[in-house]
Amino acid sequence: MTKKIQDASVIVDGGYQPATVVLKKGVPAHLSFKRISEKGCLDTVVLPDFGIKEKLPLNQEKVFTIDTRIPGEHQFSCGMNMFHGKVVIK
Ligand SMILES: [Cu+2]
Repeated sequence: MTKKIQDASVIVDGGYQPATVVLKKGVPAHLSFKRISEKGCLDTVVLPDFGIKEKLPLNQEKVFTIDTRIPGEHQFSCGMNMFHGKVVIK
């Protein structure tokens, strides 16, 4: 039996679009961030609940594998904790 993978993507353009990503619990997920502007200080994304702190190259998709076993709201932010979004797992 193969497990499906769910995909979600966020555009980073002076903020996060969308700022809320909903994922289904227990289904492996790929979450991508694509930064398309130099606005703000969004060149780093931090997802503390998943141990992720990574640079976002301009105009390139950066894909993270998200552990969806833990339901709830998981915040993400820019490197300076000024811009925010969240991953909701349910
Ligand atoms: Cu910032």
